[in-house]
Amino acid sequence: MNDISSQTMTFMPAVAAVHAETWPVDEIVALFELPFNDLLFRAQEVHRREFPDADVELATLLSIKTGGCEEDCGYCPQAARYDTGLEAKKILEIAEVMTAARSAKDSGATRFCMGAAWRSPKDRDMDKVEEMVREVKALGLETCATLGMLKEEQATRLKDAGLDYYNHNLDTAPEFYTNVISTRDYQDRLDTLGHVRNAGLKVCCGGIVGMGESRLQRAGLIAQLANLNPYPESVPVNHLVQVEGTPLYGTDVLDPLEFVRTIAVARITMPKARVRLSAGRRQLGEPVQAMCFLAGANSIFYGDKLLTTDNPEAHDDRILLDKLGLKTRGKVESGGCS
Ligand code: SAM
Ligand code: DTB
Ligand code: SF4
Repeated sequence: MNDISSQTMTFMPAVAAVHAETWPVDEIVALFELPFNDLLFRAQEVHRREFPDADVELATLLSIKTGGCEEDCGYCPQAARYDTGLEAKKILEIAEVMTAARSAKDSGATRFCMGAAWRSPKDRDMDKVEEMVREVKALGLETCATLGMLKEEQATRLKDAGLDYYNHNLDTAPEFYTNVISTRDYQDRLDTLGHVRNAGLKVCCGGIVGMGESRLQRAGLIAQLANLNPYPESVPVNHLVQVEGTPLYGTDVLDPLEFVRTIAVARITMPKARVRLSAGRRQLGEPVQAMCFLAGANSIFYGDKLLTTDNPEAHDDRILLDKLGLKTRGKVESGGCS
């Protein structure tokens, strides 16, 4: 690995830029090391200033192409090389996607994210995905896709089809990355993010914590994200879901308070981003999720399934949000998104 850790990537801001502030890793470590209550207080101040409504966005995921992936991501149940008992399937038909999208909309989601277990989409897949994007967008939902690495021309095609966001995660700090993935490198991910930005798409980019990385490496991931110029509009923070058969199964489980700290640091360093509680909410339970909302999380994946693993039941999420008195983000006006 080269010295990517010290680089700040600058992309042409093709959409309303979220302002750039450089965050040295040691300042991010200093945030992590604040007394817990001081950290949460600072995160709350930023959150209330930037999101006076303090609403929570509901985003629903659908796996449009499940399993059989050629990559070796050490956390992933969809990698063909790990025996996780998952059955690989063909890409879904448009009608199946639309049924799921309508149901997501009826349940109150405003964003619909389509995920595929690909290293990168083949050109023959693009027509079908574009059709999905067009039709989901026509329902009045914000659209997001995560299909692996993209070439610039593929990003432009997705933008032209009406895609709002592209999700592509950095996953972890550059220094820890090779412990987890060997079939694509960090720079490949940064390149895809550059293509996505240059095509005028909004960026959804985050990572996974609880993979055995150190606090310094968690700070390194946040530094990479916060120093993207502009930083992502959407930041999914996943807590590793340990799936039997994957290399990371059996990793020591991260202290839940450290997960809350990670959310708070993401909120402080990327004030205007939607910080999303992503994979792993079932394992976190209600009290830890409540602390995450206090720390500045303002988006969740909503629906009984993530891509292949279980998410909290939508019904239970509504009860939790109600108990906490949290309102959800309203209907998206056509063409508009924040
Ligand atoms: N195949 C595409 C790619 O990797 O770019 C898109 C789908 S991939 C499943 C999207 C993201 O899901 C990964 O980058 C990773 O951050 C997250 N993810 C996958 N498996 C996970 C797990 N077991 N626990 C937490 N997050 C996970
Ligand atoms: C993201 O950061 N997390 C989501 C979404 N982007 C695509 C995926 C989580 C996957 C968890 C494991 C699974 O369900 O397969
Ligand atoms: Fe494939 Fe994506 Fe899973 Fe990696 S995370 S194995 S690229 S589906």
